[in-house]
Amino acid sequence: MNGEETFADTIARDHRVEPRDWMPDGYRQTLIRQIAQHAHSEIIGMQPEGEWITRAPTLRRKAILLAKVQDEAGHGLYLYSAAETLGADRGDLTRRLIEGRQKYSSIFNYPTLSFADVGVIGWLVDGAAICNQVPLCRSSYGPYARAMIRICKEESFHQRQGYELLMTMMGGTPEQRDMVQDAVNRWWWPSLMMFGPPDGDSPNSARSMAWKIKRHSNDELRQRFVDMTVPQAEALGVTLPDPQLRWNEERSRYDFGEPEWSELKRVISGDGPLNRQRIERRRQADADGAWVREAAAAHAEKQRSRR
Ligand code: FAQ
Repeated sequence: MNGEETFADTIARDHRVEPRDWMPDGYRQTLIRQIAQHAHSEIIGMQPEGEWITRAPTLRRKAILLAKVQDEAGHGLYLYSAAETLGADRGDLTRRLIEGRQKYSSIFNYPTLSFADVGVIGWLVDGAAICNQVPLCRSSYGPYARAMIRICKEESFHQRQGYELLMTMMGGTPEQRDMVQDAVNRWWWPSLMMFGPPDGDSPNSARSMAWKIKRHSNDELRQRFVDMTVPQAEALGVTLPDPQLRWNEERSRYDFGEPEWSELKRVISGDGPLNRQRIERRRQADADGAWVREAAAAHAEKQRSRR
């Protein structure tokens, strides 16, 4: 079999494509695009919750939040490493992010207004991330699928810590319960948008699914998320801000309203509530870290010349 036939056979048999295998250029580019965006999301995603580390109400909450935000840095690093196995350069990917030539998840452009937002990010945003990412553990590209296994384990801890935080707040004062409800009202629709545009408006889905990079469509994953989350909201004692949300006996799934797709388009195109601030902080962090990268490169070079 030639490279092309071997690739088709690997996909058909549900085996993994590995870095040294022949692959179509479109497959490589699609993976670099998705993995880089995913990595950028993890790194930018440290900002909304990171803002609360110094203001966490107890030492325990602070330790949990620090660990979570550090995990996100780790996820970004695994993912950049996976992109490097495809020939991408990490510095180049970061430049593309800062120059607005590569995307990151829309969800991280919304502000975290109270400590309840930390809980809601864990519950809804990490919950949505898990729904989207568990199937990616079976993605056809080996290094991406393997990175996802570890990432999903950590995301489960993130989701649980968020839910536990909210449970605690819901058992507190009326003001604390109001804070939780307010955070849920603000994060619900943006969380549904994390799954991407509706299937009819998703240019990459068909090809990514044929290549088994993606295993399910955007709408299917969004539906799974709603079905999973509604009973959790009931157990928590909060309402979800969607008057059309109701159980559909025939489908054995929940019906729900349509997110505001023009808002998703606006946020993706750079005009969300905090896009400029998020990118500016990333640019500053990159500039501040330049001397470390230069020193590490000089050290590696010295070691190499000694050998
Ligand atoms: N935001 O044709 P499709 C996390 C873009 S979780 C921004 O449907 P595709 C954990 C899309 O890239 C978040 N852009 O695209 C965490 C494409 O643009 P392009 C990260 C979006 O790739 C939790 C265009 O729209 N997770 O970080 C969004 O088939 C808490 C057309 O869309 C992942 O990245 C959006 N919401 O499906 C961290 C998961 N939706 O590239 C910290 C892996 C769509 O053609 C705290 N990625 N776009 O210019 C995926 O599963 C897919 O890439 C989708 C999009 C589902 C996001």
